[in-house]
Amino acid sequence: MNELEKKSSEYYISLEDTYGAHNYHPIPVVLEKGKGVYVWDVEGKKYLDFLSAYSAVNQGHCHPRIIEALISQAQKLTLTSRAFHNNLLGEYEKYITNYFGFDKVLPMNTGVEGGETAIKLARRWAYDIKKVPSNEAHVLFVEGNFWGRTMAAISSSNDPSSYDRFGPYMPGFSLIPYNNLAALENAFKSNPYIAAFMFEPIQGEAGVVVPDEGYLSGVRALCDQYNVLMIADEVQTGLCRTGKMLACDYENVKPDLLILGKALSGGTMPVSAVLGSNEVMLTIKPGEHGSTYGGNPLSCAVAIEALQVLKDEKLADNALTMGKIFRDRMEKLKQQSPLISSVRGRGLLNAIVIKPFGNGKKAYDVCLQLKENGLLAKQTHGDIIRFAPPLTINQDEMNKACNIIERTILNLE
Ligand code: IF1
Repeated sequence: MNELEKKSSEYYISLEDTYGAHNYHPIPVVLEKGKGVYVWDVEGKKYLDFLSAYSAVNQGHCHPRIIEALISQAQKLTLTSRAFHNNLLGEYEKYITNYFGFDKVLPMNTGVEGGETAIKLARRWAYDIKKVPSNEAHVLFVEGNFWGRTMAAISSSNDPSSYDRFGPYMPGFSLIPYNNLAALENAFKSNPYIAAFMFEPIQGEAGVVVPDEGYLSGVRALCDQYNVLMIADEVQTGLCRTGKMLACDYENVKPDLLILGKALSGGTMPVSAVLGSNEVMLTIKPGEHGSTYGGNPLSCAVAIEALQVLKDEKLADNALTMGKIFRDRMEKLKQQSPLISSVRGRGLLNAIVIKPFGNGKKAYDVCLQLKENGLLAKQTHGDIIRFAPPLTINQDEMNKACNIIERTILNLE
């Protein structure tokens, strides 16, 4: 597009307003380019990306190795459907199952499809292996969960903005408090037909809620004791985001089903996966589940490279180190500013909680000011700002970001 045709941010925002559904309220910035931890808007202004598309760009925007894998495979074969084999799927399945230590993988596309697939596997396992009576299988979730926007996902939600006026809802689901092992054991004791307990090892959308030390291993032990599948939704916390390859690694806990998504493709396309044992994975027979694009050769080539980059560039270690620097800087800022009520997170999945200030202004207004100062972040639940940069961020970029956040918070009227 030559300079003459180049349009303003306002032009692009007006197009979306006129022709697009209003199912989002974005920060008013129109991005055109991304590289590493930086993105640029259509006016050429540069920003530090501290959202990473909600942890889908852990490897940094347009990582050269991942883009190269995308381009190379895109010129050979992009999609065969599962009606036929292709030369990438088996290689990818072997690679990712060895990478995470599971027998088998079921490839899907979006994170919520991964969640749906895991629940279908759990219900099928309950009927075929645990011998739960037909249509009695129950799946337990936690308050504050978020795993997507499908009817099943919102049926398990206790957030009205997710489920209100979309009923009727999926039966066989119930909720218990997060980070509460007594509530989990009581639920297991009260219902012998529980197929699975599905939860995030750190709650993302709820506002980066980190459970107590021992919660993950406690869940594992109770699931073993009551013969319930432990399903870890690591769509947001996985792939080095929290300073370990998986958030479950903090307590060396291995779930029965692991759900991955987002950064599994390095932010290039929807790729998700459910990993599990032969016992669970083989309960679904040919023709009983799938998807047009699930396991397509393009996604296999991209996912292998995206996973290899995580290891080669030691992004879990970098997330651990840079995350500690970030939280230390934010804790110091908390001492200087009455507006910050808490700082929390692990690795590079962090959040600060902002108190209402200056005539009812809230976290959204802070994000607007951060944007003006060159850093992009997004609020959640009104008073929480999540900070989640690409895991490739270096010390200099982290210092720049913290300087912007400090300057912004301290200058808020
Ligand atoms: C939006 C939130 C985050 C997820 C976990 C599964 C999924 C997600 C733990 C489903 C997706 C996305 C959805 C996206 C914004 C973002 C989000 F704010 F919506 F809640 F990250 F916290 N499990 N989260 O976080 O994956 O189907 O989207 O690929 O809906 O705007 P998906």
